[in-house]
Amino acid sequence: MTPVILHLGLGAFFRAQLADYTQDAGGWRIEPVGMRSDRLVRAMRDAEGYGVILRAPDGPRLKRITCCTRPWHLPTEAEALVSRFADPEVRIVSLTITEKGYGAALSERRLDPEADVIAADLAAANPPQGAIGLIVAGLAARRAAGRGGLTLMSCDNLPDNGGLLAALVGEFAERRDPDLARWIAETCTFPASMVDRITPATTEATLAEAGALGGAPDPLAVETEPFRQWVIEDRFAGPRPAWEDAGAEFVADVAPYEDMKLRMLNGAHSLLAYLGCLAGLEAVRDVMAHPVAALVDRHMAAAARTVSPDLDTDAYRAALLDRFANPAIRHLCRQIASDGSQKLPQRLLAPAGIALQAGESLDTYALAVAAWLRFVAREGLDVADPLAARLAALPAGYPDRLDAVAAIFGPDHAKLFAAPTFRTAVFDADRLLESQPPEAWSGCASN
Ligand code: CS2
Repeated sequence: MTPVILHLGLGAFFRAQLADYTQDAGGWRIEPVGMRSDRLVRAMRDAEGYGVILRAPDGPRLKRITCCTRPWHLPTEAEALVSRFADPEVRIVSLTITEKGYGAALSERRLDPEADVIAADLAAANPPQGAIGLIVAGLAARRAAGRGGLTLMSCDNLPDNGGLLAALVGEFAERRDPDLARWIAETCTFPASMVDRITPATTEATLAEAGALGGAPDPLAVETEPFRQWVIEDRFAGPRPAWEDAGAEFVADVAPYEDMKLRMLNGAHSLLAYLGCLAGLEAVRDVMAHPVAALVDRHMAAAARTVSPDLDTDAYRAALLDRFANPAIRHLCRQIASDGSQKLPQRLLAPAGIALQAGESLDTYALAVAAWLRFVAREGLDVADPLAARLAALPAGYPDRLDAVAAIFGPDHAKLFAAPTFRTAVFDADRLLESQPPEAWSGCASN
């Protein structure tokens, strides 16, 4: 019996990261679940694997992934999927559903009963439509079948993603059935993990190239960088793949790695994505070839000062600058710019709060917030963000705009938004973006 990982989310990042590690570790199968569209689910049913284009600066290489076998489609197969949780073959349920897929009021680490992925599932027991509702229904089925607990592993870019998932699943289960909530707490584990691989959205060009390299059409192909990293909290309820054989690291505490990645990589990514969008630059590599790249480096240095001194942030920063500059990867600023309301807190606001406390300069953090706000204003209701309507309704002028944003991010970041140094820095950054050409922006920050 080959053990199975049920994986929620069929996106490009999953296909390039967890699936790739699992393929290399061997001995396991993945049954991925399409959470909304059935396009990729149908493609996976018809295909024997797919190709990952590894984009090194000196040319592409195609790697085939064949460990994803039976794909599922949540909207049409929810009941069968709930029963699948009860099968003894299934040992791990993992998730890459993006920040907004959790339907959480993130700063409070609680369910947001108004989020569309939560509201319908809280109202009706069946069939579940969102990840948290599905997990709770699935675990109820597993418990009813008399099986042991599962490992539930979040692979999304959220701080303490394991603890967050445990809190959300626990809260949902508690509302359904307190005995179930107790069983979950006693038998299931929720390891945290730091996941990393720069994976642009698949385009027609990706598919055409994968088809040419592999000799056959490949609707599931993804492109990614050669680098990959995965640091996992060693807390599994049952067996797991030997991911360490594929280079994953198992540690007792993932938090320092998560902080480093979210603040230095993702924080710099968000900064450069908004600056890039405002400056009319298309991709990360274009920003890195423009004078604003100096700000990206400066921001990484600032973010590094908020990270555990036990980690080698100098080497990490140098490697990140190379990865971002990779000329073979066309990673669109617009892709990274999406869902800012879900990304800014952990990437930019949390480290800015630490920098404020330490009396360090807030300039590049403020610049990122100002650039995000200008981007949001420009996009209006079309902004790709689950809070689009609230963002489009923000007052246009400062300081009202900042006060309204502070209300969105809640009590965790209230101190930052109230700090005169931060407020002045955001206002100054906004003026700079308004009045100066992009070539002059890097003259602003002093941290
Ligand atoms: C990016 C991430 O789209 C984004 O917001 O910052 O997807 C980033 O590419 C990955 O986290 C890299 O591991």
